[in-house]
Amino acid sequence: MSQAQDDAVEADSTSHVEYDAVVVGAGFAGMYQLYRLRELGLTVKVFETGDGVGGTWYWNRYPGARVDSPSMQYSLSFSSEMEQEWGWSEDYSPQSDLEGYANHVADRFNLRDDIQFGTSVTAATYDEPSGRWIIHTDRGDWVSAKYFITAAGCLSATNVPNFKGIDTFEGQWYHTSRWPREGVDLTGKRVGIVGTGSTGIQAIPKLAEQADQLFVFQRTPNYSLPSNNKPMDPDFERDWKERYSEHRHNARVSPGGAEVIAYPEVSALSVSEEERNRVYEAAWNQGAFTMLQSFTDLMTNIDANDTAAEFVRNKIRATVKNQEVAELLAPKDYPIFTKRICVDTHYYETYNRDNVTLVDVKTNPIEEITPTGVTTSAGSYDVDVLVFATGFDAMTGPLFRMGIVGKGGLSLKEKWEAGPRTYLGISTVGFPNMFMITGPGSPSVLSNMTTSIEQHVDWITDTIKYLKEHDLQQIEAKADAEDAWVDHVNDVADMTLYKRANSWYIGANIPGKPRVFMPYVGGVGAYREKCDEVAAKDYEGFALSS
Ligand code: N01
Repeated sequence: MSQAQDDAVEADSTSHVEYDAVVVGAGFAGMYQLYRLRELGLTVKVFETGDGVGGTWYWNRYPGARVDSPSMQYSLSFSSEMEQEWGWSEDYSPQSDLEGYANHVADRFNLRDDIQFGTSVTAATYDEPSGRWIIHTDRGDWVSAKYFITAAGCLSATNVPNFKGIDTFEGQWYHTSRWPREGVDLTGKRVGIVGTGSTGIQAIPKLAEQADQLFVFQRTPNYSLPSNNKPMDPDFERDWKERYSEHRHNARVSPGGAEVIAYPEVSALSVSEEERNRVYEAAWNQGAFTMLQSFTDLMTNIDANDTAAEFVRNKIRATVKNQEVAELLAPKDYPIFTKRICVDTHYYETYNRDNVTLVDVKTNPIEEITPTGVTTSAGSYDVDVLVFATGFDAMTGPLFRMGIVGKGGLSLKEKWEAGPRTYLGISTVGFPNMFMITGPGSPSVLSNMTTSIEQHVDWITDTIKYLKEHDLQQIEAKADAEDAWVDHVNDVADMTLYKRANSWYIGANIPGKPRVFMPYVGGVGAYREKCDEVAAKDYEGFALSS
């Protein structure tokens, strides 16, 4: 622990440490933000709930957890030396590699000195007289900072549904994103898993290999594409590294923050069924997200979209031997790609195993958790271990948990009662000098996160530099700019099929959460241009004051 950390921990309610900036979270976003602000000569404190760095990749250590963006693209680009020296084991690397990479970043740039681990921010209040943020933590200490920067991730507030009787369960239960570091021995155990999103779909094949019996409680089936993951080919890696800067540029200007090999040029409806299926088959064999790039109108035209959805449904039918099970696994009531598409390794094949049972909890909902297992309206299932792959209170959840209060004593939660309102997804009116890395209203979860994180951190850092150079003390979004941005985020989403699904993008997974489409679908490249334009126009849409 550094001297500054000691001071902060020992501070009582009357004394505190003053920083230029406080950053919440030590995942890739928080670490890179720390690195950049140190370059500016700022004093920075990072608070991190976990005992180590990595954020998503620190917490999500459930069996089967791995990245589903290509490893070569899911990394930080700010150090070309690090880019060259780091190697990935697989095309889509496992959680352990990503956590290892996060630790490498922390060590290589001595970041730990300014990170206080095992500490959650419990309140962050803007103090109007001093123009500073007062930040309290669960360790009883408090600090103040000129800039308050959230880097707490979009998917870090876990969601465990309020199942009746959960406290009576006599076995062990785990949420996937709080999986014990030492693992869980499932040998000979009857295991139940609730949830078949990206997490469940990665975990289920692995749990099935270990458990004696696996019951999968599925409410909504998801479309999943094969990753076709394989060990990293050294020639491919070498070639990629030789042209890393070109690849990075292509990612930055792309719609999704990852390099696209070939952009689609024609509508799915403009070609014959035979040709369409040939294109889908090639994309399926290529693996992961490739299918999204098959045709121009998969996200905007429901008939075009349905050709891709039917192709995937037919793949499920061809893979799963029991056709009743196959039909339960085949999504039919929302367009493909409108919920986060899942990427798997042998997910559908897993249902051909004798020890795996799919339980349809849409038709027969879970009524309660009992001391011995799960009771649905159709029957009871005795299990020793329950796994909740039930997702997150996405995007706004992590921010609300910090207890952020802005000008006039208005909390962020109150301000966003009807849904998040931001300017550019970075800033929100009434919360001066606060920046949200990958906040609602930015491409964030619809993009390769490392690309979007770096873009936000660079923009925030340049903004703080600008304020310093112009002797300005405060930056705050203006109401008309925020209103216009919120309208634009909605308008662009309305041009797509996204709102046709009950997804976490729209808050549908959390009872009572307002249904507002949260991420920006306008594309990473176009969004970057907009942010750069705002900066070039001396921060158009922001009020700057000295
Ligand atoms: O969470 P989810 P996730 N009763 O919200 C079910 C990223 N990610 O952790 O759809 C019964 O998608 C729920 O059912 P339904 C990625 O962005 C990335 O899987 O609400 N079931 C659903 O099946 C992803 O999208 C990677 O009907 C209940 C599941 O739980 C995001 O994280 C890997 C229920 C939750 O699915 C979140 O994924 C993993 C209830 N009461 C995750 N409540 C990679 O990069 C919820 N469910 C590879």
